[in-house]
Amino acid sequence: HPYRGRLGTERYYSHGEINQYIEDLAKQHPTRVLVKTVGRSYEGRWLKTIRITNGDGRANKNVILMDGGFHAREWISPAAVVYAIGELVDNYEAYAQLLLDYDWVILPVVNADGYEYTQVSPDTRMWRKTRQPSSAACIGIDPNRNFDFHWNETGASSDPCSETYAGPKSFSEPEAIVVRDLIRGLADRGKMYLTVHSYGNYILYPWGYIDELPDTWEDLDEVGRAGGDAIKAATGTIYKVGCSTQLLYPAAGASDDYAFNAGFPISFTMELPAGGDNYFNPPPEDIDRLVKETWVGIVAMAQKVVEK
Ligand code: ING
Ligand code: ZN
Repeated sequence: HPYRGRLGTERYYSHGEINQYIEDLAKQHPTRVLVKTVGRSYEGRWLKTIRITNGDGRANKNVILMDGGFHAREWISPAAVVYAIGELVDNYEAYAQLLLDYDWVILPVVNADGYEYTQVSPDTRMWRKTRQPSSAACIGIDPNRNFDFHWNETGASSDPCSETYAGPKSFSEPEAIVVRDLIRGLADRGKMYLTVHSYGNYILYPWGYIDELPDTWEDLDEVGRAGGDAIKAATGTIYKVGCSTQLLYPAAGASDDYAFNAGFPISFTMELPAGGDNYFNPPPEDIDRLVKETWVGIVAMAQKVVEK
């Protein structure tokens, strides 16, 4: 088989290639892998989730929900999420404990239109938003400001030309609706939500909409630190772990706040390291190292969640 269970880390892949990859995994491993079409992007691309189980057939397990590719230019994010998929499917015996009482549901590229747009030419490489026209002058909404939880209150813009435009209304973007429906549909079983972005070496937790810590911030901190510590031990890379508002900047309408509020007791935005001359472009020879390092952190966080 061309993939041998892996997509490879020698280059970045298109949204279509990633969809094809997870479809192939489902065909190869029908007892452990289920691919579902969960929606369409504005331009009509199929958004698909992959559910990975240990194949024991037990229903209604706890869930870890992970997504990548919210922001178009953050190419290392889908790469890291695809690597995680490969590990969980191809090397599943190594993660028996993580799959015993937990299923993983993963959406590798949320903003498929934007991601494809950044691959069209060097001129479009730095696109961040979706591709739905938002005014006569400007295209795109920031999908990570589009969620209906304190929508557009802070750290977001009402200017359609801004990079953090919250949209004409909450959930104006079909891509955000897809993530919303995943979160809502899994909230009663969801134990961790992890959305992978770049860049900055952060493991961020709520709240993002207000300069306040949630009551359970110590749980979030403990799990986040497990990730940061594991990465530091593995490669020396330092991640900062803390509340988005305190560590980075306030941003209302982001998916991590939404998931946390909806019932996921652990919810993180992970900001992977910068790379290349524009920060969002780690060269292909760095992909392998970065995605493996990221996976060490994700495993450590999942481990903590599973132990709790
Ligand atoms: N950073 C995130 C953003 O959406 C963030 C950071 C996420 C802040 C969630 C607050 C809450 O702006 C990137 N690089 O996209
Ligand atoms: Zn981002």
